[in-house]
Amino acid sequence: MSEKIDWTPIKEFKEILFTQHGGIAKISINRPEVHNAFTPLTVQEMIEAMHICRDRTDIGVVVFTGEGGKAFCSGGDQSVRGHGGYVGEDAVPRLNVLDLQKLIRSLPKPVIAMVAGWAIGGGHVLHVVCDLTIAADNARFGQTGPKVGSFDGGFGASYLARVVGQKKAREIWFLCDQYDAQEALDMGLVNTVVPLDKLEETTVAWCNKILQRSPLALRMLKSSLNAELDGQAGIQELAGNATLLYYLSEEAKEGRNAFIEKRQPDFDKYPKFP
Ligand code: S0N
Repeated sequence: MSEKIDWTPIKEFKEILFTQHGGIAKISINRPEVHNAFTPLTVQEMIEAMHICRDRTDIGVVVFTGEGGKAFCSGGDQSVRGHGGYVGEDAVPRLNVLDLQKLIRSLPKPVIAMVAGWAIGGGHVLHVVCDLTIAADNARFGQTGPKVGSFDGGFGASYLARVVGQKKAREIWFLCDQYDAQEALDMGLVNTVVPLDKLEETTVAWCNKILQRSPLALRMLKSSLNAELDGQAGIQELAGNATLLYYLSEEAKEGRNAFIEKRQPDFDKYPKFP
């Protein structure tokens, strides 16, 4: 018997569901009729939800998924792909999923992709940029770019190659084959594979374990793992976290207090660690 998890709505959207269970937020694409393909609006809503997850201090981990059990996400909705991007109600073509990818990567909390069914094209890239991927046994993974006239040369190529290696990444993009959950596990593309009816309860169990860990340590680890690969943007993220930690110290507060009190700071009492 699979355990039923109660999810409380955080905010109503048109194309996604955004809910919470304790310290876990769940962002779920709600377009199962097109295997959860995304439009500019879907992406805009996911970006807003990610910002809320970032700002809410009671949320410690984010689950990213798709509704219906048959697809995580099938990438950009090809029916609204126009001249230079995906076209929303304002008639402007956009590739705003790139902004979402950066947000997932720099969110200072773990993001877990919970994948049932298809993770294809831009949908595959979204699971790749998540910190962890938990796959159901019906999950299928792959890129379609060269088949449908697109490609993602950013995280979708370079980070994929870091995850599965250069040879495998080139195979995935050049052949556009599909890989089942076990093959994905074997190539290190996902963290674990579970029966479909155990997907949510396993994901929540992983989240609850993460929630027992030190949030600052998790934050530092995520930005440290990113920094090695992300150049100046990665260093900025890691250094920002170092600043956060420094601001928590009495030594840093002495600098602020001295300025406010219009006196010279007294840093003598703070140790010069080896
Ligand atoms: C997933 C597939 C293999 C499933 O096949 P299956 O099970 O036979 O189902 P279908 O009958 O094909 O699908 C069911 C219904 O869903 C619709 N549908 C599926 N995927 C999409 C989609 N992506 N867009 C619009 N509709 C979709 C089907 O049409 C069908 O509807 P009905 O019932 O009405 O016929 C199979 O569905 C499949 O191959 N899907 C397409 C996968 C794909 O090619 N995705 C797009 C890949 N490209 C991107 O995602 C680009 C991402 C991006 O934005 C980007 C990012 C960075 C840089 C560049 C780009 C860029 O856009 O170029």
